[in-house]
Amino acid sequence: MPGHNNVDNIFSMPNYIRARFEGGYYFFTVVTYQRIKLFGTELARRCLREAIEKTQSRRPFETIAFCLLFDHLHYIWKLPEDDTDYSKRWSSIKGQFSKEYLKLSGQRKRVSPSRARKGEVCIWQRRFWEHQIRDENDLQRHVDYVHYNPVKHGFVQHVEEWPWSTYHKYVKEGFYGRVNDFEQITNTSTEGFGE
Ligand code: NI
Repeated sequence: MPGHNNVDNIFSMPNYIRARFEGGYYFFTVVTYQRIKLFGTELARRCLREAIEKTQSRRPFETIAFCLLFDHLHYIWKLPEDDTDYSKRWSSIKGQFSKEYLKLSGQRKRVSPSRARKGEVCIWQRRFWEHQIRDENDLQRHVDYVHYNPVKHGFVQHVEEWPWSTYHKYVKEGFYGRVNDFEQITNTSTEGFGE
């Protein structure tokens, strides 16, 4: 599928499978401003990838699971014990993305009056859903939620058809072996996940 390798390559192999649960795991849901379907284009996906990489190089975090939808994303991070400031990381990712994307797409900035005062552009919703993962079961539940999300939102019928997710890495590592692995979460509501 187009874009598959590009997006897939940037994320490190999820070592959650081998790792003992030891805290510092966070789940995020981040949505675009007015639910604009930004990530339908390769350009937007590339800008996001670069914004994530730039941010990671300055303030490291480990990608545990990721799924990019057209108007939002779900992301599980493992943060270093001595620096769990995810807000700074998100504002860096959002800021880098907005700057680059507006420049390269040639789009004019959309700025609402309240945002203009703060020097913000209308690309992202200001708030995001954040949840600190409690234990290994909670982590498992969130990882599955992230990977199942394109089916949940009705974009594809089967999880493996969605290219922009770490699901494929998990399959390679033998984490998902059976088609019905997702049966248990088919009816999970979005309550508690933000989107
Ligand atoms: Ni979602």
